[in-house]
Amino acid sequence: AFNFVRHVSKYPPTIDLDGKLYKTDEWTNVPPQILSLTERQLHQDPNHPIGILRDLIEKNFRGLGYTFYNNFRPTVTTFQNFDVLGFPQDHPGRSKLDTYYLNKEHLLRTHTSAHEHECFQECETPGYFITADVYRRDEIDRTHYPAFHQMEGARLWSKNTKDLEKQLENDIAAIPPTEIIVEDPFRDAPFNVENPKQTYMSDNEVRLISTHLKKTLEYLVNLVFEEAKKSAIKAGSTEEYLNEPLKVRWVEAYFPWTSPSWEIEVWWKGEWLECCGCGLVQQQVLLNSGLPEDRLGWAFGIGLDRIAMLLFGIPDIRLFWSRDERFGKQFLEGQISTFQPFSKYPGVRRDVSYWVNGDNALHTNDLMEIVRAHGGDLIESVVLKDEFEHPKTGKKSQCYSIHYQSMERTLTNAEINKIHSNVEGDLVNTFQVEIR
Ligand code: FA5
Ligand code: MG
Repeated sequence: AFNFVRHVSKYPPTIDLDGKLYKTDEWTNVPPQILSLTERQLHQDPNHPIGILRDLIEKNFRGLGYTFYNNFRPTVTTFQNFDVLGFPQDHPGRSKLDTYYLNKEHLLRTHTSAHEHECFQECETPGYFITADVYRRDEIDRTHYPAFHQMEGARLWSKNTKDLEKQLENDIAAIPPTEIIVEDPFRDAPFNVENPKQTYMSDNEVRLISTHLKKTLEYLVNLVFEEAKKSAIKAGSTEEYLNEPLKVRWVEAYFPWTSPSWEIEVWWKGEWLECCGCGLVQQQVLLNSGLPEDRLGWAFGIGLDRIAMLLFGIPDIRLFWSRDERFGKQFLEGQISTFQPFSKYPGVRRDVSYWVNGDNALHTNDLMEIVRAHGGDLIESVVLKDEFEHPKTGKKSQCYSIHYQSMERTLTNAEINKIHSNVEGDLVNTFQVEIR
């Protein structure tokens, strides 16, 4: 547990991270317990579910022309995370509400795309994969945690290649085939007015590179979800779709640094699961990386945590960060095993209700951060229960339900009371709310 009292406006004068000193300023909003997560590097642990999933994917892509990068530290500049990728100045992703800043110029990367620039610069193979921990201020529930993991992939070709189209066709043919059932309304017409092609590519280049991208991702998703199916069957699930080929669909998407862009979704437990964004890299990003004008290719970014939850039967994303041996010792390098719950300790629900101070906007993510600061991993979820405006005074009231629960022990009333009153106190101090 964490025992510090949080004062939103009071950060130390400097933050010491990875041997560098960052001067704090009015942008600083990263609390100590988030900084401490940057030490964990779960994707580098061969006996952790995230590390095992990374291995599984890398193993299947060895020999196909990729370099694997796994050592990038989580602090990047706004240039790396946003500017170089063409994020407009007013993009919501840049907001302090969504992103953890060390200071105005440095932040905890919000996605692995922050390293595309340097990898395009230095990579000597046609493609690369980057796996890393990423950070976002977000809600709190069983599939959201402020830190999670992404794997980025990219691949480039040169327009100067003799018979580039033939080369692309050969490269497509080299991707191992799958039995996957694909719904793709865009396969033959990969671009349109809303999802345009870049003018420096020919129609045929766009079609072939899109096909290479999609076949690559279908192969990746198939190898992972075939394991997830086996694991669900082993755990006793008898649902019909588990015995059928995997079903995926392509939907159009938008990212500032790719065009055209898509997302791949996987049919799982009766719903479409979003797992990966991708597209053809904007030429400007390649030029920003110092590459010559003849380069063209694709990039994707896939989230690992929710997939690992399915693969290993892990019911709550917080478990990945548990230091409890009963979690850690269940997983071994190279093995997809089903998590054996070590007992679910009872949880406690407490509500917090207050009148919002009209002059002091309180965003949901601010509330989440305050709850997290005092409750740490004892917070299972936070749910907005009620919100209304007083018809006469016009004052706004909010009520959130906080579910406290430990993965490791039974919580005492006394400790919950203490945390809960710290949360209330901090809301009053920082946002001048009136507790009801
Ligand atoms: C991105 O982060 C882009 N960088 C992906 C990309 C890369 C697009 C390269 C184009 C080219 P997005 O925010 O949608 O996109 O996140 C990508 C994936 O990360 C999602 O599909 C999801 O699987 C996962 N993800 C996103 N937010 C969370 C979260 N809070 N918790 C767990 N997984 C998440
Ligand atoms: Mg998304």
